[in-house]
Amino acid sequence: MYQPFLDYLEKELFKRFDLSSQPIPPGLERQVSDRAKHRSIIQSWCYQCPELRKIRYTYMDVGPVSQVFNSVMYPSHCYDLPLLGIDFLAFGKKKILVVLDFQPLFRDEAYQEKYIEPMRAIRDRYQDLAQNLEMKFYDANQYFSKYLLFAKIDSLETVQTEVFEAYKDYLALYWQMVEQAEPLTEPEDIQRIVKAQKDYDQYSADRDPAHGLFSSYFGSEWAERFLYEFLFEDAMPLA
Ligand code: BLA
Repeated sequence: MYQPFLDYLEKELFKRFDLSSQPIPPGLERQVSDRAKHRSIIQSWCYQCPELRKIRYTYMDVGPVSQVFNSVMYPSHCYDLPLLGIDFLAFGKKKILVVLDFQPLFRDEAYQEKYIEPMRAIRDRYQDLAQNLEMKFYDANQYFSKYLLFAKIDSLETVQTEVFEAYKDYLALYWQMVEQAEPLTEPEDIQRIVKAQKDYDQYSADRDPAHGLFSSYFGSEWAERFLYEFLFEDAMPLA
C-alpha cells in the first residue's frame, strides 16, 4: 500500500544525494514471522550522505492486516535543520493514519520562522490532512511542528492521490532546506545539535507506540533491540 511512497523516497534520495549504505545490526534488517494468521515481514534500509547523517526507513507488511511505512532523516550535526519524520500506518483498509512532519529540534521564534513557516503554504493546500487530532503517546509541543500532516483516513484512494501529492510537496521543501542549509562551525553550536538529536531519540524511544506491535509479531526481545539498536540508537533503554 505504501510501496509507491518508499519507491519515490528512494528514487529522490539517490537522485539528490551521494548516499552510502549504513550497516543495520544483525537480525534487524529483515525479519519474518508466522506467529500471527498472516505472515509479517519487516524490512529496513539505512544510508548516510554528507548532509544527512542517518537516513532510515522501514516497511512492515502484514498483508491485509497492517501496512506501515516509517522513516526519519537525521541531518548531520553541523545543521540545525528539523528531522524529517514519516509515519504512515494502515490497519485494514479503513483505519489509516498518516503523519508527516519537519520535526523541530528547537522551539524559539527564529527557528520557527526559518524552518517551520515555509511549510505553511503546503499545509494550507492539504487542509483535509491537517486534522488537529489529539496525540495520546506524544506531546504535540515537543518535536512536532504546527504544520504537520496528521490525518485519520478511511479511503485508500485518498492515500494514493492527496496524501501522495502532499508527501511529494513536503519532501521537495525538505530537500530544498537541506540543499540551502549553511553548516555551523562553532563547537558549542554543534554540541547543542548533538544533544537535541539525542534527546529526540530518547524521547521517541521512551514513547514509541509501535513497541507493542513489534512485540506481538516478532517478540519482545527483538522489538527492544530494534528500538534501541536501530530506530533510536542514541537512546538508552529504560531501566
Ligand atoms: C502513532 N505510530 C503511531 C502508532 C503506531 C506507530 C503503532 C499508534 C497508532 C494508533 O493510534 O493506533 C508506529 N512508530 C510506528 C512504527 C515505527 C514507529 C511502525 O516508530 C517504526 C518503524 N512516529 C514516528 C515518526 C513520526 C511519528 C518519525 O515514528 C513523525 C512524523 C508520529 N506516530 C506519530 C504520531 C502518532 C503516531 C504523531 C500519533 C500518536 C499519538 O496519538 O500520540
